Amino acid sequence: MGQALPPLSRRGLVMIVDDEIANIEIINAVLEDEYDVCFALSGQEALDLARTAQPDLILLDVLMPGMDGFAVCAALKQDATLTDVPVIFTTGLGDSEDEMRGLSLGAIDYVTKPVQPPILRARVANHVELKRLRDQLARMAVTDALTGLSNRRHLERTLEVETARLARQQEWLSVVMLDIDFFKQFNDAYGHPAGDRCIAMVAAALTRAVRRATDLSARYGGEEFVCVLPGADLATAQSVAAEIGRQVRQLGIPHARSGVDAFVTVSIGIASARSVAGAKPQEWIDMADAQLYRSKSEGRNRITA
Ligand code: GH3
Ligand code: MG
Ligand code: MG
Ligand code: MG
Repeated sequence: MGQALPPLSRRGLVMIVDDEIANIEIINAVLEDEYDVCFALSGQEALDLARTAQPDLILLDVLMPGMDGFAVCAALKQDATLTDVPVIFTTGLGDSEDEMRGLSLGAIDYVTKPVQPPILRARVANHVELKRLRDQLARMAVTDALTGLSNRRHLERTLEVETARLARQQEWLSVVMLDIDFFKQFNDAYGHPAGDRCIAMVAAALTRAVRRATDLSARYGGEEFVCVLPGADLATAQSVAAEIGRQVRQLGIPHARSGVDAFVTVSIGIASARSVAGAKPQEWIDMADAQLYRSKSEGRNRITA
């Protein structure tokens, strides 16, 4: 859930917005060796393209027929998916009042035409790098470092969004909670680093089992995980949980002292309901945890709903 962030490895994508093709060609020639470049010839086109292309930086002309650059910048800053994209005005308007206006609208920089290629290249490089670091921080803020799953804070935010949605519309929501069986004994037998590797492998198995784009898998605590399945009824959640159990057993991680199985297993609890208006995120976790507790007390390596 939440905003998808672009992968780190690709070249930065710069969008050039100018009503004159000649200007776009000049700027494109300055940047094309280092960046992927896309362009728009009007303000409205710029907004539409920015929403689909999600550029890392926008170079924005001011004087354009129809929607001018200032209006485009204001609209970008009001769009939650675009507000973090840095905007550099590139314009023939050189007086300080225009520059003030551009910066006060949230642009990160203001460059006058004709552009000086090395200076423009340097400014773009600085801002694209800052954007990359910001994206990386944003990604880290929602990610568990050991497993790459969502972290607990992101899980709780997602559950808030999903429970608020339930209060508005008749929808199913399922929350699946799982915990590795006899994990203390696993650490004792194989060591803490092997325990960490086991947690990461179980997380990978979880990712293989929980597949819908709107599903979220999170590491809730040490060896406990929670999956949020929006729109999933109980039967769907049951089959996802069964697949989780299957994927984990398929890892075949030896656990001689498990007392249940020769391999690492998980116990699973499911909370599933339709439009429980007013149920708080923590209540959903508690409901799933109560079922997980039953799975534990009834012998582990099983699913309870
Ligand atoms: P049960 O089947 O009832 O779940 O038994 P358990 O031993 O798995 O349960 P318990 O909650 O008592 O123990 C969990 C253990 O997980 C305790 C702790 O040492 C270990 N653990 C928690 N976080 C981590 C971690 O990040 N890495 C490793 N290696 N171990 C962890
Ligand atoms: Mg123009
Ligand atoms: Mg536990
Ligand atoms: Mg455990």
